[in-house]
Amino acid sequence: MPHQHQADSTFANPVIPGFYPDPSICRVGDDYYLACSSFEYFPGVPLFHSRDLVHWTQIGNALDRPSQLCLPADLPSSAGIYAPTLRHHDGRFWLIVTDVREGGGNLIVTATDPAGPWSDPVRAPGVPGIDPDLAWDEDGTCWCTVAGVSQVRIDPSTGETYGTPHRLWSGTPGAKAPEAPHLYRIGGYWYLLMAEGGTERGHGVSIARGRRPTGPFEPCPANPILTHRSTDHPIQNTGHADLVQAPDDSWWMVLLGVRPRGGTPGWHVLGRETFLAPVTWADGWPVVGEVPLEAPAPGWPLLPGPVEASRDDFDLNEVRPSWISPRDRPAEHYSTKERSGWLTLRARGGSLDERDVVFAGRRQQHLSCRGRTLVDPASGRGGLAVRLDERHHYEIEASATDVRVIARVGSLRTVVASKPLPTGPTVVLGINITEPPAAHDARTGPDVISLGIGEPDGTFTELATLDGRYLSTEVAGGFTGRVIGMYAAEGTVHFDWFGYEALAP
Ligand code: 6LW
Repeated sequence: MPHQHQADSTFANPVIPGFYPDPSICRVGDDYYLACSSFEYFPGVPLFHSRDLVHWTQIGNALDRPSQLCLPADLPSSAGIYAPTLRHHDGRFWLIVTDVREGGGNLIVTATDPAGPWSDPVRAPGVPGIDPDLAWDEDGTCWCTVAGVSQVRIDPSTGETYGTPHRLWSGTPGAKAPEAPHLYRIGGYWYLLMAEGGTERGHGVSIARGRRPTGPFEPCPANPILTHRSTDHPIQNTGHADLVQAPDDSWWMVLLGVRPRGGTPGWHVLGRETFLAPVTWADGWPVVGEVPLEAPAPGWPLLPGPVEASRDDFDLNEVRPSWISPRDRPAEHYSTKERSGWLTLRARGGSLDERDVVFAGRRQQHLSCRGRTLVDPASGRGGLAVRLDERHHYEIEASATDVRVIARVGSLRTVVASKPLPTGPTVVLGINITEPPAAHDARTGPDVISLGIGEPDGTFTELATLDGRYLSTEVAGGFTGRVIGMYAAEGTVHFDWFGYEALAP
């Protein structure tokens, strides 16, 4: 177990599993804070705290009320909130992020406590691109650097920009998508870190340095300083990184990566996750160490069975910060007060095929896991789903009369199985996700997803087992990962509890 401040080589990656991409990190004293992208989900920009860079706890979301984030019902999946930068300057936390949609643009929020409240946003229409970074010069001048890579002077308290944006270093010639820039003053240099090669298998991290924050920048001769492209490393698409120095002066990088599984070409289903790697310095350049495997940490039980369990009984008025919903979460449709101790979902559109579906879920964070919920469908129709987006989801749905398994893959939608509602007004719906045993068939999928009914004696009656590849980013496209949760497709549906258990690999 790493001791405080210093992650040693035995830590388990990803340090934040599940769809938590584009990590940005800062340290204040002994505390580290980290922010991620959230795309079409509300609340936006999950925020985490850690004291050792390895164990992270979600402390809130930077955009957690409609006055800060009001995503329209027709927002496409994988649009919305992209790539924040989190910094601490002058006694405050500053977070700048892009809202990718028509009329969106960059916005800045501040807080004295990163757990919130965060301010209402200030818009920065003069910022010339996505993936904005904020860096302050010695004299207090603030520079905003964006994908491309270009830069403009900004007053982050008003969002006003000054002068014409100027081009900085654009990465390795021929590499696509120079993006995710972060600018740091380290020693006598300004370092410009960025991602290039695209966020798919070609992703990587490169760096340049100069004497001034505005350049000129000289590229590191060892670029890319991190990439897993064309390797057989189990963590792929490594890129979009940020640097942090620990109190003991050691340096660390947080980055996104994916864990493709199955045969060729490999499918990743949890989205882009947050990983940690050690950094050393040589000749004034950072050298990124091995991104350790997700090898079980000491103490991780290797026997099958739950390794991490969480259960929500909906007994509090507030839901945990890790619960997310597509686009918005209005109180008329999501309530823990209507029926005490239950989550009540009131349908507004229709099924999970609709962009305004009423759905509350949490990220699938483990390759093998299971979800359960106890539902009362007497006055509606709804259930438990694994969702990648509106066009890619599997669900088990209960009504007053029956239980059905539905699969939506691209433009195909099928009722895979159905049976009469078992006796009783309530039913436990379940989803089991497991990695298939190692096979020599190159076409084996990443995992299998079983949907069924939890019986009163604790056993599970499977209604259908489906190939997980169709709920992967390689099939669906986009930037997000799977979310498991409850939804209402018709009327009012009550959920007494929701449980999630990670299973040992
Ligand atoms: C983000 C870009 C990227 O804006 O993916 O991996 C985009 N990098 O930097 C969406 O997260």
